[in-house]
Amino acid sequence: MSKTFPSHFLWGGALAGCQAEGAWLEDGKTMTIPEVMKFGKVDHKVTRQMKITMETIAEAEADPDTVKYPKRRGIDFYHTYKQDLALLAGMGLKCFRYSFSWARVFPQGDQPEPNEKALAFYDDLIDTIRSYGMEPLMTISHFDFPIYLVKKYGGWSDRRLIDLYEKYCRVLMERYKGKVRYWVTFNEINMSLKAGPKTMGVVDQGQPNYEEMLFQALYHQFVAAARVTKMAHQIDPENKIGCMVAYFTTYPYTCKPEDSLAAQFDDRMKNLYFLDSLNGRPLPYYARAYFDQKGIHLQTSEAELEEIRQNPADFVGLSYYNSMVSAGDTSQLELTNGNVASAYKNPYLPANAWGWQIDPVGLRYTLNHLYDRYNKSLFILENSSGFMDTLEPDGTVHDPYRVDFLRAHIQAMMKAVTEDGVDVIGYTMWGPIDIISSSTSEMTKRYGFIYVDQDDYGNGSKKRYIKDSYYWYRDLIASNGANL
Ligand code: BGP
Repeated sequence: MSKTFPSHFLWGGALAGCQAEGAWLEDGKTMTIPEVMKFGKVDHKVTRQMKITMETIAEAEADPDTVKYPKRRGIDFYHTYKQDLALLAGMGLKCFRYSFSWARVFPQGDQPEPNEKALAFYDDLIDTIRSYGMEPLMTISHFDFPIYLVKKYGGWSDRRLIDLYEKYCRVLMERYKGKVRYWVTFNEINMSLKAGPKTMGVVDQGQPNYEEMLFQALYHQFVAAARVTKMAHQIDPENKIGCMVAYFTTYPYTCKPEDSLAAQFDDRMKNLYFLDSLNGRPLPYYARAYFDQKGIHLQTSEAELEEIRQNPADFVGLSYYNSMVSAGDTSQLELTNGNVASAYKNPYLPANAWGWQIDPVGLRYTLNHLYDRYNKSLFILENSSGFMDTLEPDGTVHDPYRVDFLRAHIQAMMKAVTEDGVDVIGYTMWGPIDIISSSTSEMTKRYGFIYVDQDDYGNGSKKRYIKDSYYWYRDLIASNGANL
């Protein structure tokens, strides 16, 4: 089947406010989980995402430092967004994915009225995005859970968060009606099992039933997503609400049947449970079996389950960075890193400097797998790989490795569309301008087409420099993918 690539394809770039904006307490905003995350190097090795506890939160609240808490300063996008968007628009982006901050809009999370200064910032940000002909795609919650809601409610483990989130969404969807048509409810909702504080504000304080708390909090998010999807369509029938997972594509390590069984289990409980729940199929049988085995009892109601069935997402969003392997017996397998989750190494694949294995074929496999299961539009909301770039004395940055990575993955995506017949509506490459890494809070791990002269400790001119890959992506978009 050879289909032409869709002419209206949404080529773009994606950022997260909590990794770019800085201005962590400006204009009324209150503290969020990412601003508790310290940057740390031990023996020149970056320490992975630290464990967030009520103690580390209390320590961070007492410490105004913005050097060792890099997400408090980001790349100062809160003040540089006009210049940065002008540079990004120079590539001819059709779509720009960004995120709202709950702690800006409702600093206490549950106060009666929203913070008008926050809405004024987003008014101008969204108007600026649109002024360059870019479609804004806005993530409502992107790893920046408000500390206030952690302390007062225990995050999403409290059912009252459903109403608070619905109120937050109603303010945004009514304010930006007609300006924002693409929404994502929760960034990488399946990260919640790995990073409960970051995504749901559910902090492990040694509770015996912590896993059950995470699944209960997730269930509240599924209910909230269904309600907000229904509300979005009522506010503006043009709204398209996407769900999103970080796709942990996994292969059986060998053709041993036990390895295939393990890969099936991992795919279901790391990926499909979340997407099934957000696409009209709550509590699928395989999840109920898992809960029975683990003694997990969720507080649900038939009315809520019916709301979930009746309000599936309009499109399936995914981030794709790397793939992994599963095996019945993993005792002999070598571990490597992957997006937040550690992964077992695939001997057939190279990796970047952080151990994230590079697998463009896996993207084509994943797109087919998802289209086959959900039979609705897919949107690649993040794809890229971190690299160590060098700013040359003449202000250039030569990054052929970035072009190689993106070219291979875009080729795979285009084959899924034109040869396999998968319906993909957009591709927003992750991090089109260098920002703070989510998992390690470092700057050294760069993604951008635009280099930001700032090191891990915030030192540098903060000037922006165009990398070679910027011109490649510009020409790719101008040719709608022909100039790969
Ligand atoms: C995803 C997040 C993004 C981004 C990406 C890259 O999990 O949605 O916010 O950070 O990971 O990961 P990192 O920044 O850790 O390299």
